[in-house]
Amino acid sequence: MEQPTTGNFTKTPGWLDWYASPSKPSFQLPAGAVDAHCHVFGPGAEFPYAPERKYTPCDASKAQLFALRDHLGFEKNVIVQATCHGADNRALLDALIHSNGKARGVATVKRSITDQELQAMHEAGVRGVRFNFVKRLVDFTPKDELMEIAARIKAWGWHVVIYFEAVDLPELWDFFATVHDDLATTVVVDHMGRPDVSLPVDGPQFVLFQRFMREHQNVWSKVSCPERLSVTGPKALSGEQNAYRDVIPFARAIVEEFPDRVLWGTDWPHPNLKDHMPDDGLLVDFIPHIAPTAELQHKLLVDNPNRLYWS
Ligand code: 0GY
Repeated sequence: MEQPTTGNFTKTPGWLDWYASPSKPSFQLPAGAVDAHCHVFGPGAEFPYAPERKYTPCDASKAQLFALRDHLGFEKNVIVQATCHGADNRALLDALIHSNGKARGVATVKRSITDQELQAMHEAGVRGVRFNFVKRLVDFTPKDELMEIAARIKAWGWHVVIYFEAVDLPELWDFFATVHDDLATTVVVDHMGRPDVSLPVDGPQFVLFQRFMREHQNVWSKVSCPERLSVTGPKALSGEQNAYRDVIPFARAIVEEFPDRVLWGTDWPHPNLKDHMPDDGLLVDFIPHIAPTAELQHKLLVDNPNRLYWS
């Protein structure tokens, strides 16, 4: 694969480049597998980063993403708008349009978006909008504007993707429940609502997230980002001990209880990682630890993403 570049922007200090030579996974992905959470960044020279961004990434182009898809053995991608591009979805739309139907998208939009623009996004392959509540990534998430957007996008059959940290779920619960219940909208949670995996899997924090999924039948979860959530980290210490082993019980509990409402993605090019950059091939090898049977793997990687994004 091509080496990462920084384009004509200056990367955030400490930012790690994505892994340029990922290994071939040992785990053979089922035919039709979808990488349901990944990003394109720029290239900044063509698609400038948003002035309000909290970080400047290293460029990660559509061609580089599609090369990774083929290398790992995925058939398709779901490309998610990241905060470094704000509500300027041009890089995302360009990637969707050039994907030969092999990518769908999740955009970030403002209240000022017109119906014509939404229609054009739909035709390009957008199927959802993302609302980001992670405080280090956005200054302000206006709930009234989000409700208005969530109501409008239903006309296109889109869903809502939310990104938040576990400590914030109690205060956000009512708002998310309103979007889900009152608007009857499917809600997809990024990275299991970012649990603190040093806490017990059956402790109050993660139990609250499980209750949220149990009580809201159209809430889905991405069981992604072990590299972001893990405290034990990437090193396989010995014998039975796996890389990111502390994340396994959390992700596996969600996959086993909600097998029809889970998605998996690489999160390439892994924004905001400063400790280590994962080898995407090894991330794919993590999948059988959280979805241990062929049936669970097929739902997670093929049936669920295709139902949500391609039907
Ligand atoms: C992710 C994670 C992160 C960043 C973003 O939109 C973003 O900037 O999503 C993060 O920093 O945790 O989902 O890719």
